[in-house]
Amino acid sequence: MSVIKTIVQDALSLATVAFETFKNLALYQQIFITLSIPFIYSLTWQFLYSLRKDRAPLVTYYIPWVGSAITYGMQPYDFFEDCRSKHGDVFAFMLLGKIMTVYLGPKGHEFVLNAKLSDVSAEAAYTHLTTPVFGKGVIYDCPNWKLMEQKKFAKVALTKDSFIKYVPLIKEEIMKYFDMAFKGNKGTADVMKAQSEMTLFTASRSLFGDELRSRLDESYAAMYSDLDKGFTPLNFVFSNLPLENYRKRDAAHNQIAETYLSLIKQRREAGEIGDKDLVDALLKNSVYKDGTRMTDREIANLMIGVLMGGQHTSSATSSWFLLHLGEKPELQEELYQEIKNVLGDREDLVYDDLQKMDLVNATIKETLRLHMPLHSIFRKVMKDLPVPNYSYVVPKGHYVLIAPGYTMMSEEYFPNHKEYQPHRWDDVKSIDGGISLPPTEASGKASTETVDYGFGKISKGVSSPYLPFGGGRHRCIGEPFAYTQLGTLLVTYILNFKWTSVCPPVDYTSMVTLPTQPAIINWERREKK
Ligand code: X2N
Repeated sequence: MSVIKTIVQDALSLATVAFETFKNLALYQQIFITLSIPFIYSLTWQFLYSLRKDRAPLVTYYIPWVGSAITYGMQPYDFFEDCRSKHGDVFAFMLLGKIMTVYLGPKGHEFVLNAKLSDVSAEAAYTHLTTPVFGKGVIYDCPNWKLMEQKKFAKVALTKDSFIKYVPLIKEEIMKYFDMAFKGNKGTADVMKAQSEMTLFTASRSLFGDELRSRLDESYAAMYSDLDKGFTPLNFVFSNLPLENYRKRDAAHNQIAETYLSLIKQRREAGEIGDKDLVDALLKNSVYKDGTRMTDREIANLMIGVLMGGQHTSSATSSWFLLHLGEKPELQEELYQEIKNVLGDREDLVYDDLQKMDLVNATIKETLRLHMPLHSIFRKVMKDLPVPNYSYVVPKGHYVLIAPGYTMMSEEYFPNHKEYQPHRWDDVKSIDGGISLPPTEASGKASTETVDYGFGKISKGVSSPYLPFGGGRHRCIGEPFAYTQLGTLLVTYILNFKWTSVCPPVDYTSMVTLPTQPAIINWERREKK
């Protein structure tokens, strides 16, 4: 007992001496010491960490807590390339207080996307980002089995029968937009503005019906914009602050959810529940396997989540194909010929036509190869997790990160990887309602094996280098909708315009990988032959 007492007394007197010494220093010396303590602590910690053989090599950083955020945040793929040349496919880095273990390449895809449910969690990684925007009880604000069921409920509105109905609606929205925003015979267009608006109009018209689409022309557009501004990577760090934009986000969320709720009530009271869209699908079929039912508010929140997800990813993708095609007039002509060959003299466009347009689909596919919307996919590690093929263990509380977009831009798997070449996909057919089989995967026998996590069969293997829609239990269910929406958009653009542009560099700091502003196309109307 007295030994402890002596130690405590010694420590106290030592601290007193240190404090007195510190007080007598000049101010600049005091400031310097105060700033160096976390710095020295961090470097010491990094040194001790580097001695552990059971940890992935940690990228050295100099700003405590911030870590490699700036180099990673500005140019993630260059950062990964640089780390890979020093450490190999597996390394760790500090990102704003979180330790992220990266596993690059197809083996990494398998490691993270097919990890056991009890080992890693997507909801723990994403809930700060998504829940303030989508609302409670859905997507990443519920146990994983509920998400699997929500995907099953939503998928009812993402089948061939639905798309047959959506294509004419999507086309009509696009034509209305062209009449409104592309006046005259030639002009310039702000690609991101045009594609954000067209994506919102086409998705809400097809998935939510005429009632909600018509409201977008009124004051509701401003609400969507407020909510949209709240869907930002900043949420990973601060998901709630007493600031104006956060208040606007929350107000917009509530108003939009109320709007969806009133539509739900209206349809139910009028007994108008058919099978025309996502709202109908969710009203008819949203009882969980344990017998509980999604509340109307949860249905409204799921609608917000689905729309938000599709909005950012699809508008970025169509912006990118417009910008790339603007640099390749000959490709626009080839697309025009393909479309004319399929349509003949017909003016209309139907779902089956899109399935016959190989180059249109290959153009979308190639756009996603060079511009995977999510440059990083995270999971939070819930149990100490050994890294296959390595002696490392990722401890509970750290994160794992993969970047299929990095692999999709590697020379190893995609010769001339920098070139935008839709024709590289010529001998691959890939639109099959959710199981997208790239050449490398399609040629291996693993591709035929499927697994069902509760929302339909998907490819079991996820070690393909081409995974723009992810894989495993969190695999995107929006792929066939995206191809339908983007295909209709591309066909309608090609039939009406010719355009030129200069493809801008990528902005990696937003929710999705976007063209740096300003991104414009110079368009002229195509003469009808
Ligand atoms: C501070 C540079 O800027 O120094 F939406 F129903 C709906 C989305 C996952 C985004 C990851 C990191 C950016 C660091 C910037 C639905 C359709 C979904 C799927 C550092 C100094 C949501 C992470 C964004 C890294 C960029 C999560 C999406 N299909 N949508 N420093 O998605 O699916 C949904 C699902 C993610 C990210 C980043 C920095 C279902 C800086 C400067 C600053 N990213 N990001 N979805 N960074 N700096 C979604 C998955 C789910």
